[in-house]
Amino acid sequence: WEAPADARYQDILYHQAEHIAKITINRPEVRNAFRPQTVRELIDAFHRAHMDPEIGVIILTGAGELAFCSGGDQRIRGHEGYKDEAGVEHLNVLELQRQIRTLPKPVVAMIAGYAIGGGHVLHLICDLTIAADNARFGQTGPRVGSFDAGFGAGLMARTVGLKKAKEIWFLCRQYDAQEALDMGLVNTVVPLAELEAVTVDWCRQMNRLSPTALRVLKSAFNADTDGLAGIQELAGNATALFYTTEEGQEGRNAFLEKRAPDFGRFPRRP
Ligand code: 2NE
Repeated sequence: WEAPADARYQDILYHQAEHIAKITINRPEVRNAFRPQTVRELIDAFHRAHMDPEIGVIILTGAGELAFCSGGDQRIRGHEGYKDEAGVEHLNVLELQRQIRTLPKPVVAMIAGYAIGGGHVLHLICDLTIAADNARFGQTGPRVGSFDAGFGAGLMARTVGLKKAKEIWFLCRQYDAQEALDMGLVNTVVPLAELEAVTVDWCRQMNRLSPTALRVLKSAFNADTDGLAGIQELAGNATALFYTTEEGQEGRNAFLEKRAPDFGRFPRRP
């Protein structure tokens, strides 16, 4: 892995290799709990990977073998959210959730240890999850006076089914990696020692496939869940593909050449 010189962060790490970006939450002393700064940096790092044409797939992980992420840092939770350095309270992880869903490249959660609370929702948001055999999953919101009634509830139900999603939230139990696999919460479980190698192998496989096909499929999977915003994402891909056609370009060219467009030469396909 190489760390670009200009990707300097305090709470996270950014690495890249073989068209893969690896973003690591680096607060192992609190099981990789996030604070507003962590989330701000994650948003910046995901934007970087999104905009970098060299990057095809993104890995999100946590430092160490004990945790992927334990959710919001409870030590700095105020009355309305998580306090930043200036004392302003945020729930900026919701913006991060939307960003991970809408950026047009596959995002893979690579999980060793705990994915708990808001950290559990983060892996749920990722397109794929690869779990080490020591991974443990669960929500704690109702125990610590919190909840994620957005994707945390709705997408959970779509992923594991309504009854199981309610069990996860209503009982605040922890589930081991095999249980998570059985309920469709993760894609595969691997020995801890093989976690990164398997994750990178999956990323390599995706990087060998058509980036446009993966991009459109990702937006298609979001479309019904995300309503009009989801359709907008899918439709944006249709527009981008249309721009690459002669028919799309004829409209632009005609405008620039100050003439009437000639769409008559394009077929009216059945
Ligand atoms: C993650 C878990 C299960 C790990 O347990 P264990 O036994 O391995 O470690 P331990 O001793 O609990 O934690 C190690 C250190 O990390 C801190 C702990 O306080 C402890 O610190 P020291 O005693 O060594 O000083 N730590 C762990 N998680 C933390 C956290 N989230 N914030 C601050 N410090 C944390 C166990 O630690 C656990 O259950 N953690 C709490 C999980 C949790 O409730 N997270 C918040 C859920 S709410 C949320 O994330 C959220 C939301 O619901 C909606 C919107 C946004 C966020």
